[in-house]
Amino acid sequence: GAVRAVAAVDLGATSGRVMIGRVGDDTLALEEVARFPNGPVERADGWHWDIDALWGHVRAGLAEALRREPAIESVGIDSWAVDYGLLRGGELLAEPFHYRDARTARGVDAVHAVIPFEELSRRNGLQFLPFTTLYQYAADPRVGEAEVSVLIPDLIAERLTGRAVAERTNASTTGLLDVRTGEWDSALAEALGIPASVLPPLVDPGETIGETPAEFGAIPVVAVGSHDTASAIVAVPLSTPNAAYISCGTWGLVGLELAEPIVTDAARQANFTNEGGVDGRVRFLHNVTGLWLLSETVRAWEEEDGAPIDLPLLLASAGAVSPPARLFDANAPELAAPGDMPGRIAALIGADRPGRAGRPMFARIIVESIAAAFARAARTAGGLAGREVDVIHLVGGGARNALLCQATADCAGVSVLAGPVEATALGNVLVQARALGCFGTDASLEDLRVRVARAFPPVRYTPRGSVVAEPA
Ligand code: LRH
Repeated sequence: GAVRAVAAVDLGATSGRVMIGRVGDDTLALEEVARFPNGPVERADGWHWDIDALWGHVRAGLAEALRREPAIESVGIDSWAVDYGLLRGGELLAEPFHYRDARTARGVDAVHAVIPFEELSRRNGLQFLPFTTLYQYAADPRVGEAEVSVLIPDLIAERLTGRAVAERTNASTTGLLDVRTGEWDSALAEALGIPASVLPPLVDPGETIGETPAEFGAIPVVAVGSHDTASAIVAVPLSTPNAAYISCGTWGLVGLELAEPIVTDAARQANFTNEGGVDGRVRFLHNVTGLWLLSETVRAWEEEDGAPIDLPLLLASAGAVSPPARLFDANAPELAAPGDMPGRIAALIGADRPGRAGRPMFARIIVESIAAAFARAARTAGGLAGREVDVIHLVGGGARNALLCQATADCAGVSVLAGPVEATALGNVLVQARALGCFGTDASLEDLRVRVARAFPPVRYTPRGSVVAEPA
């Protein structure tokens, strides 16, 4: 059949992009049309997203995509999870908060005073993350003023189509979906003082949300796994029944794809989550702080120097130093907020802030600490699900980081298959292409993954059996 084209908008917490995806019998390809930085912006009342800037980049990117490829048939949008915009009369009531804003701590206390975490997790199946949307709502007095609350990708879709919906994979990260039924738990929302009326109708990946305005081609906006991690998992070329995955960008989402959720005391105590995947699959995973540690460190150094840092060069020199004696816990809560990352990490390992000469070693410690946390989480996932993890697929920007991939293989004692780097955009494209009928609408995720493996063969990192220090 002919090669068909769609547009994917993929907004990550540190960068966003607009891609043209081309799909045919023997074709699966991405063309990057726009790439722009993203990150927390500090305002008088805390950390936010610059939603106007993002919206501007999305509009410009879509216009450019359609200019380059007028045959684009649909658009799909994904982004990081949990964050939302409150709408009233079609207007945003406020600039969306960033999930790293400290106000969520108040929300946690308020929610747990009404419903203890243990009961919450039985209802929504989620791990504890202080920024899960329901905690954010509990700390946001404006929720009561809203007509509707939409998560970030749904907000972009609403701007494009005028229709407010809640795509189900991302809705699962709000903490307000019933893990058994996949429907809104309105009773839970109301018990927490969140009007159920602000929760929009749920849609599934593959459904059409609406149509873009004429200036953007008057084409369908198709729901994809709008949670970036859900789209990324679609494009993991899982190679064995016991394969684990790591979707590694700002975060490292480490886990397994399951048919049914695991809602047990053991899973709760290990802080594992059951997020909703495409086609009703379960994303059984744990959030590990990922490349955020490195990007915030590099940002601090760039500020120090008043000049940009060459990341590939830094990582190459980090690979050349001898292995570090001490690691730190990548998930330490004090590393979550934006700020002086080198200072905080130095404090954790009992060292001074590194001078310029110490930067390669410092970067090495960060990468190895992330790898150690990845390996531990993969092992725990297998243990909880009763599977012997025999290979780890690492997708996302982290797949470019050879040092990280090798260290993860070494720590885990199993091979790491790295790539694709743009798994999220690919998952977004594939779900749209399936909805268009490119593979027959009953194509399974396995069918889609065969195409990914063929077009983007992963790079294998074999464990070296070296001994790696555990965090203090
Ligand atoms: C990764 C991600 C992750 C969420 C976090 C808020 O981008 O979507 O899955 O936990 O951001």
